[in-house]
Amino acid sequence: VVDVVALGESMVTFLPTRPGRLADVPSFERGIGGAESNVACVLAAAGHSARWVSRVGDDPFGDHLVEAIGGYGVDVAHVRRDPDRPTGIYFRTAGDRATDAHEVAYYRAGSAASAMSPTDPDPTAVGAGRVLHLSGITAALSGSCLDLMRALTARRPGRPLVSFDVNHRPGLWRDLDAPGVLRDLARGADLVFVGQDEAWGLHSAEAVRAALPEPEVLVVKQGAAGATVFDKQDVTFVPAPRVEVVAAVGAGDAFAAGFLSATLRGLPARDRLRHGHLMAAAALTAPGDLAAPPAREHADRLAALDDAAWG
Ligand code: KDG
Repeated sequence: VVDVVALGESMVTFLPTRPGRLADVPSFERGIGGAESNVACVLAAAGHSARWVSRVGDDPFGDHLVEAIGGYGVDVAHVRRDPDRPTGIYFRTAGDRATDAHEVAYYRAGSAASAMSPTDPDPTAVGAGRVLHLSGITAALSGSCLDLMRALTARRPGRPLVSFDVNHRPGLWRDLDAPGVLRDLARGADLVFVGQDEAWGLHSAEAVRAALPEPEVLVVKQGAAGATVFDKQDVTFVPAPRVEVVAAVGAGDAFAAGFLSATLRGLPARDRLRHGHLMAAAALTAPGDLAAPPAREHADRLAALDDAAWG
């Protein structure tokens, strides 16, 4: 049994080599993106067995994604190659450091991953982990992807622990009721990550918990302030370390991976949040969607610092 199966679309990303609007910058550097495979890569770097399940085109960008994500030690054997549809790509600016306002241009409509459905990828490969990690991005990709997400978050005996990161990406949702769909999917998960800024207009972690009582564990991320976990009757807040932000994209994925890693290791709520913050700090201070995460023994040393160091 693998520790974590992460399912979702990954894309080749193009980051401008100098500041400016997407309309103006003349050259881009290639990277890899994809919220769920980012989580898988960070988990693999932290010493867990992780599988990424998806579809990519039978094209050079598909080759690159499979090779690069596999290079992190993630099992990519269940990534289907689609001869008829391309691998998605996207362009984004690093954005304003203070506000994280950045431009994103997706070229993923009709992509290989958008053809995922309740029967493709193979449900056995999807259900083979201790944890199945999903995100709300997949629900926005196509009708068949939304059907897949509904099937995977339907409560049934014997399923893996379902982890769901809301990941509301407004640019993907067109005329669908994103908040309503995302909330319904979150209700079916066992562990939910949600940013306060995407939490249905609610302004406190307690209000989010009141609106979303179903998941056994609910993590509300409160930006630079920190994060709160609701776990059965317990409520735990841990402030985030203050870092010099280079690019915020990917920090939520790294946070989820750190939290999941500590969960798999049976660590208490405070340490699950600390490991989330540490992985996020590594991502915040690097330009790409996916930073080199600290090794497990380093993260353990930092998580064990006394409360004064954690603010
Ligand atoms: O969380 C980071 C992701 O947003 C990024 O890597 C790309 O998956 C992506 C998306 O759909 O925006």
